[in-house]
Amino acid sequence: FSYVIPSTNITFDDVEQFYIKTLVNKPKNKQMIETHFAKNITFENIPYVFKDGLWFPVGVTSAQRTAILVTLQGRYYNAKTFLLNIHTFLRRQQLTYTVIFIEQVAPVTPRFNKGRLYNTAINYLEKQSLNITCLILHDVDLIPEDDGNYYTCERNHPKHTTIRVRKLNDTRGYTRYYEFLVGGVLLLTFDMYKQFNGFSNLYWGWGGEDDDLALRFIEQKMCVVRPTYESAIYIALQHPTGKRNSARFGLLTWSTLRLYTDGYEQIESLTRIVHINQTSIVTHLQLDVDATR
Ligand code: NGS
Repeated sequence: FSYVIPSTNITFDDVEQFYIKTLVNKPKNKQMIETHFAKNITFENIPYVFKDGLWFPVGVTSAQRTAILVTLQGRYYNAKTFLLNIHTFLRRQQLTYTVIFIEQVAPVTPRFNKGRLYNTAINYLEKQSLNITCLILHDVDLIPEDDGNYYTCERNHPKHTTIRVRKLNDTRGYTRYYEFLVGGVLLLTFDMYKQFNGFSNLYWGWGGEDDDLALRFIEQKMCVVRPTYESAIYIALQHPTGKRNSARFGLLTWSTLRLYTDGYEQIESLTRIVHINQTSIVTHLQLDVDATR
């Protein structure tokens, strides 16, 4: 039973081509592109095949089928570096996986609705026949640094893995976030996602939607687990800051009251997928999230 490394394997050039062809909003500020960082990547000699929309390690059966879901708004700068790093990271862990970019193309506004983007993409995934068992909601500007930070879902609890983050080329080291934070990188199953009715659909602009999720967890008596302090470390790529949502604190005050009426179950009437570009590098979903409702 021998394998030849398949020609479907990803190369640096494939990612470069995907980035150039697919991501229309090119970075305006060249300094924002971490090419120096991305160029250090080599696709290691780990045999992988792309089949039926997923990457499979050759000769190994992964315990889970993983979808990495990444919202793109205002973060095109980081997409290439993210792709290069995440494919190698997931392969070193021998996961069976797919990567999904979620982009709001309508309405074109500086404010994006991250909750609606995640709810829509997860609803889309649930209807596919990929048999995904682990969802990873992953910010595009975060690069995991430690291979011991396992990207596997826990059976009963959401797992939050961004405990310590450092900026690239910043000598001051890691920042430790607040205990309540569940944003950045979050791993969970479809069942858990449905238990707290996904994200609120009401947060427009930066901030708060993840804290809203944390309140939903508390309401549902779900506790969050985390990896060890040593392994849960990330590099944060540079990006411009998004427009803050001034309504976020108000929305947070009545978050749990909306749990059953504002979330995943309500998403189908709100958004529409307008375009799907499926490549082996990433599936790119473009969405109309309808700001009128
Ligand atoms: C909090 C935001 C969160 C955000 C977190 C980390 O203040 O949405 O900062 O942000 N909450 C509110 O604004 C209510 S970060 O440093 O990663 O940009 O995730």
